Amino acid sequence: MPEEILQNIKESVITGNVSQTKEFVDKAVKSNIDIKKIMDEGLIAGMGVVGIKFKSNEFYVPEVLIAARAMHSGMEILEPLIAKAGIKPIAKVAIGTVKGDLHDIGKNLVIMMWKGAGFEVEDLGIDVSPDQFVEAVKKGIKVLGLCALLTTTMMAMKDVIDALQKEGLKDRVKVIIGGAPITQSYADEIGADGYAPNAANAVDKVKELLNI
Ligand code: B1M
Repeated sequence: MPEEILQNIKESVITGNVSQTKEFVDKAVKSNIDIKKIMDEGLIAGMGVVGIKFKSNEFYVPEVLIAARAMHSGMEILEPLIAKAGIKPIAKVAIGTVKGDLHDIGKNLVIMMWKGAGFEVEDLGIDVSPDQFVEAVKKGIKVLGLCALLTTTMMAMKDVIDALQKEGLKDRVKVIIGGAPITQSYADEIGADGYAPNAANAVDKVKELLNI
């Protein structure tokens, strides 16, 4: 019963149950369910529900982190099979916390939600210089995520956009910014393509900017 197994995977992600997620994903693979279906209708569908619950304040950060851990445990089983099957991610994106800023909890949450939505995400880490962001864009990513948690470091987001402009790369990539002190008006002011107030909205924003 493939539908039942996929539903079980989805539920186990929503409840953040690692052992059940592994068990059901394993069962799905052994039942020859298409890998993409296991991802789309099981793991990604589960994280989609988590995103909706997070947006409506039914879930908070801990529940999202626990669900993401379950999703990752399922992805670990699928990753070697995905490589073999040649399944492509929706798009490649990269994200980092800007220069001078060491906060990474929000960034990691965005990464989990993006991965949960089927994107391939390069984590550039914390204290990332404009040059490092520029290098990531040169590698061909479609979306660049910038995080800042300090009013003193949010200014560094503009440095990244300026550096992209200087290198002639600004039109090749969509820049999304976020973090506690960030607002839509700040995004408009520095010429970012988008702003998201939380990790779940960051998924919507990327899809909107890429017309997915
Ligand atoms: Co820091 N810190 N901290 N801190 N810290 C804040 C941010 C602060 C508000 C605390 C306060 O004073 N009330 C304050 C900033 C004040 C300001 O600038 N206005 C502050 C300060 C001052 C500092 C230090 C300067 C303290 C010191 O040393 N004197 C120092 C700076 C270090 C540095 O970065 N250079 C510092 C250090 C630290 C710790 C290392 C101790 C630790 C970080 C640990 C870590 O990240 N691994 C820490 C923490 C934990 C916090 C608080 C308590 C929590 C931040 C957090 O993780 N929140 C924070 C106070 C607070 O926010 N209540 C504080 C949870 C996280 C899920 O939320 O990151 O906002 P957030 O992410 C949200 C959204 O913003 C959004 O999605 C997430 C939710 O879905 N989002 C995006 C985030 N990134 C996004 C990107 C997107 C889209 C959405 O697209 C790309």
